[in-house]
Amino acid sequence: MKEKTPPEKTFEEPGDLASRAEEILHENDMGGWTKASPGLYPHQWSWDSAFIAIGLAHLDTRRAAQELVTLFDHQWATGKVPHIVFNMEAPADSYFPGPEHWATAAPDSPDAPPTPAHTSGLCQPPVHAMAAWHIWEVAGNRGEDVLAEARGFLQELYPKLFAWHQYLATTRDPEGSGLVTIYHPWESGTDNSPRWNAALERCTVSDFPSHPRPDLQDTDPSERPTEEKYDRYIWLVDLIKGVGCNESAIYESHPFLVKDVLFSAILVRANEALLEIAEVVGASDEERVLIQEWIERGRQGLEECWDPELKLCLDYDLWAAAPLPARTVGGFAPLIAGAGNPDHLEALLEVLDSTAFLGDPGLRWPLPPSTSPQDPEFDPHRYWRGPIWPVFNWLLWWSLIRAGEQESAERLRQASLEQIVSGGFGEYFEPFTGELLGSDDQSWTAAVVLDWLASGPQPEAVEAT
Ligand code: 2M8
Repeated sequence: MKEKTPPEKTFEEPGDLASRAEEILHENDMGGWTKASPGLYPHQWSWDSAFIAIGLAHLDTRRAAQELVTLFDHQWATGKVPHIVFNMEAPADSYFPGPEHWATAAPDSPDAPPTPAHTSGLCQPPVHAMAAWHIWEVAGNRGEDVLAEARGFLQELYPKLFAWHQYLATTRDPEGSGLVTIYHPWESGTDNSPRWNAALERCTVSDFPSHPRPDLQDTDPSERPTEEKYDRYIWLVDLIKGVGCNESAIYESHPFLVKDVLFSAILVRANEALLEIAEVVGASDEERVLIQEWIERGRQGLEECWDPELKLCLDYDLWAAAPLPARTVGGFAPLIAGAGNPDHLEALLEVLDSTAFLGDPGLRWPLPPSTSPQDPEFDPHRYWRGPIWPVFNWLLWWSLIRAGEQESAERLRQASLEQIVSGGFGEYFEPFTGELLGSDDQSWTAAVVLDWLASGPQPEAVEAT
């Protein structure tokens, strides 16, 4: 296992941080798309690419647009945007489950993209329309030619985005609840979160054949999911493959069918962005009315997942017909979605500042642990079970601004940047020590730093820990 070293630079000069962020995106650039990290994640991940496009927009709006276009080239006939587009040049043993594991499922499915398919059969939260709209907004300050090019990009992407959101609103929500059903923790993006514990209990995996764990080569096993969790992840993948990724079959018998509130909240915001894009490209009234309905249904669905005791929003297990209690950042979903019940929004802001999250006196920086230290499943080292994720901080910061909470948003931005100045461009961080965990030079961390720096000053230099 590789030793972690503190960052070589302490980013003392304003501009240092931006240059390093730019360098990382450049180093991870594979020509038209960006790998999620240098070693641990050698492929194109769906929601990573959306965040990456948000950062790239500040460097080059054309390249940012290309990031999304490349991803959507692999969209399935159903409208699904795959969670991974595999890099066929990456060594076969660099990631598991890789293209060969999915190959027997995806290309056989009539819904798969044109060959070479090379994608997973899952999806991830739909940040893409937000990214596309952001590119358009940045292009607005770059002169007529750049704006005209960005208009062409929106025209090209809009129908694909619409198909993607329609898939989520229908195939992934046959109940019309406004909430998206996920088939696998990997679809949530917060993979190893205790949010999924109870639903994973149903996945009784015994005598499962052993499988490779290349993720443990360069990363301490205490920072990654346990073997027991990984068996369940692969078992669920194999069940999905077993039915050729057929969604009606999945919906009938798949043991993991969960309404994901964070995914659904992101979809509400993505639909707001899609509505803006629909205006720019002159989409039909029918489509605009539909998008508006999805927004309203999404907000309503989230309201119904409110837990008055935890004062958080909870995911919902369709098989158990019961909420999935956990104190995690997923619970802030109504704040992410915006414009919900004002009492719930006020309660969420209180919980955010309380000792359950930002107010914990032991925190190195006032940033939200992915799982609250007050949750029995909290683990400060393990992936999505406690560490702080810059990309989630970005989402929260963005939502706080839209909720009119400018001061809290600015505190979050400053603390997030200080953490990165001190610890480096980590995938995630230990909440009490600020130690960098997971991958170094993670692309989406570099991307959100660029967006934060475009929104205000770099913090004073702080000493590297
Ligand atoms: C992590 O997920 C992948 C599986 O998709 C993994 O652990 O192998 C998650 O943090 C996910 O949200 C992220 O998109 C991906 C790449 O950064 O890594």
